[in-house]
Amino acid sequence: QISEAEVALFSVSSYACQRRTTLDNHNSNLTDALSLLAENAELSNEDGRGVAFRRAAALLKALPTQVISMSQLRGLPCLGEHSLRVIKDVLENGVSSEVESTKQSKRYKALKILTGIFGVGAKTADRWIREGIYNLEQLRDSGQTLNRAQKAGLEHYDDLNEPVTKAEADAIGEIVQKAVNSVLPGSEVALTGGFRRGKLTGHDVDFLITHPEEGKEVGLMPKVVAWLESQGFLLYQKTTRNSYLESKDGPARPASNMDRFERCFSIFKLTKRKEQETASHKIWRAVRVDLVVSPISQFAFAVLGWTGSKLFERELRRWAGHEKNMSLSSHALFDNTQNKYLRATSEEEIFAYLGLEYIPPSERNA
Ligand code: DGT
Ligand code: MG
Repeated sequence: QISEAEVALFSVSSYACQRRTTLDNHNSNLTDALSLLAENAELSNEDGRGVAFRRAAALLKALPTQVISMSQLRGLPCLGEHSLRVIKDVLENGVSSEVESTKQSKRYKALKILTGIFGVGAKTADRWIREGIYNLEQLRDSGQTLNRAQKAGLEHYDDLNEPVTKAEADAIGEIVQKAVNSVLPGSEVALTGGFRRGKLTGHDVDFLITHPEEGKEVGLMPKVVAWLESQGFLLYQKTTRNSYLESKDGPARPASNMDRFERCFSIFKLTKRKEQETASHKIWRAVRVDLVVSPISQFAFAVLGWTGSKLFERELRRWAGHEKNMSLSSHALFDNTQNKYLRATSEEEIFAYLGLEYIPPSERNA
């Protein structure tokens, strides 16, 4: 038995972007539970609840040791009533009854299966469930009209739900580098997303492409995609156009966190190395790859915005708005007090403008 006095108390900042969160999580029993409830809320269009659970999970990820008693959590930020109830349940019973019943619910299971299809979001999955579709077989039999993304998602379902390894991410990085060099020498490719934060696996691979000479990057994406296509590397691609500079009033202040870079959602056909070949003798696998092109003037903001984690990004924007009267996006930082854009060529400069200690990518795993 541990007495109150022996229990270590933690002191933790309230914004995730003020904290150093490595992949070394001492409270995965608690964060797994809260993350599942966050996911369930997001899949049910309850974004507010989702964020609350994500914030609570992120706080626990930042603690230096394992929590063993509720009394250690007294005075900590980000832990709402509901999250505390879940934590208490896990500490006392080993599991949370709410998590267990969610996991077993027919609706949650169906949402997981259906949104596991690339191109299917919570809204579509919910509509299908209301029409009695709970799994892939029922979907195939239903005669639902699928769009091109969803058809590709269904076709490569198993591959796309298999985590991507760092080795596979590096192999794809080499292909993207080669594509970019072939169509515009001097271009640069940066690995972003979870792999930049040091994760060993991911659900996709994220790349940011730029050129050191402003303007040279215009029209780059279609050329890169055409090259990849001609070499047989793409199973699917959809490119969306950048519209950030198209507004007549010049660079409008980013209204939402949805960015306007030229972006390609793709599915790569990655040839397996000999030792990775499976019994099925399939010599390739499908991998989700996101390509984004940024002009060099916005590159630092783009790298920061695409490195994640998603909660770290959300907290950075919340900090900027609430504490600094600034608007941060993946394109720019606007100071509402001075009524001007703040230029930056590195992530370090952006943290400095925001009055935050610099947090390296490996410590942004909130
Ligand atoms: P993963 O791929 O599941 O292992 O984990 P991440 O952290 O790589 O997550 P991912 O690939 O969904 O997104 C990477 C980061 O890029 C994420 O932290 C936030 C950012 N991001 C994703 N989609 C968008 C978007 O549409 N706009 C902006 N601005 N950022 C995005
Ligand atoms: Mg990713």
